[in-house]
Amino acid sequence: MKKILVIGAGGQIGTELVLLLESKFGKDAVIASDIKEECPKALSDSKYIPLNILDNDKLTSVVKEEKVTDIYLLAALLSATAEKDPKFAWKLNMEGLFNVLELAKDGLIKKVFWPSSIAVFGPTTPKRDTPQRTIMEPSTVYGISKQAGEQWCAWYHEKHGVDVRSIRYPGLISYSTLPGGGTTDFAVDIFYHAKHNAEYTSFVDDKTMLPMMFMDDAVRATVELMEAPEENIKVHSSYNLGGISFTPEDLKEEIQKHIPDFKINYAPDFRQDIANSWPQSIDDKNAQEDWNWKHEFDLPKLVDVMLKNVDPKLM
Ligand code: AKB
Repeated sequence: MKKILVIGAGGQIGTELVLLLESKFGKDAVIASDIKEECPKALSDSKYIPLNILDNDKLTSVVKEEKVTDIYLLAALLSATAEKDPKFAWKLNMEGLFNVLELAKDGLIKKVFWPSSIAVFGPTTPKRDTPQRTIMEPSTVYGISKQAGEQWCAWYHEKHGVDVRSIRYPGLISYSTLPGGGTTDFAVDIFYHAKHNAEYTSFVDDKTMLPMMFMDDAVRATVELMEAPEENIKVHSSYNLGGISFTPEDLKEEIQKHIPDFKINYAPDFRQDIANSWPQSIDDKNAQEDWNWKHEFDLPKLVDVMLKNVDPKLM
């Protein structure tokens, strides 16, 4: 019987992923876990176990007691936070992954999902339609940890037959849970400010183009990849995933169609350098060919759904 453990379930991806997995496989098949003792509000109807991914003994006992088959490991420090605490970022992002890959290697679980990011690319990577395989010289702590993690995933697959699957997420946009500590967070924050007082100060400049995706597409991609037949999976490091690409100016113009007096100011900070090192758009041909990936949300649809649903009280 399938039993899924989502680690880091209280975060931006985790909350929506747990709900999608429950609707697909039933509530009894999914356990949400995160470092906090109390269950996140959005998951109050879900089975919840507090768990620190660095506590390997507790992780192992939860996996054994609950007869877990699949783990989605989402606990990580994102790009902006990782630059401020490089050692802890490395520890959390790498040790957590090792703990889970070892469980799979020892046959305690069957399948692992681990998120990578466009941060694996760096300033020397081709910026437009960045291919699956290309120059990868990341310049951020987060990117270095994601790139190393990808190679570990490929190594555990190659040497130990571990079924680990991964996606290089672009910036993710959602309204249920606020993102925390990422460079692409401006593309979420902007909606809360647009609804609150029709004004936003962006920490990246007007011309910063980055690959982005609406959360519904991202969680659907995650489950589609995990449920694809094993023989279809040809990339064992991590799949490129494209969605849409836009600048803060593009976003402003689309928001102004709903809120005509919306204003944006620019005050770039250290996150500008991080954004400048990342691709502007992603070629996801491999994901399309191997497991039929196709995104659904374009910019107008994304802006419409976000403005209808964001609650400025969450800010
Ligand atoms: C971040 O900005 O750090 C993340 C990412 C692109 O992985 N959203």
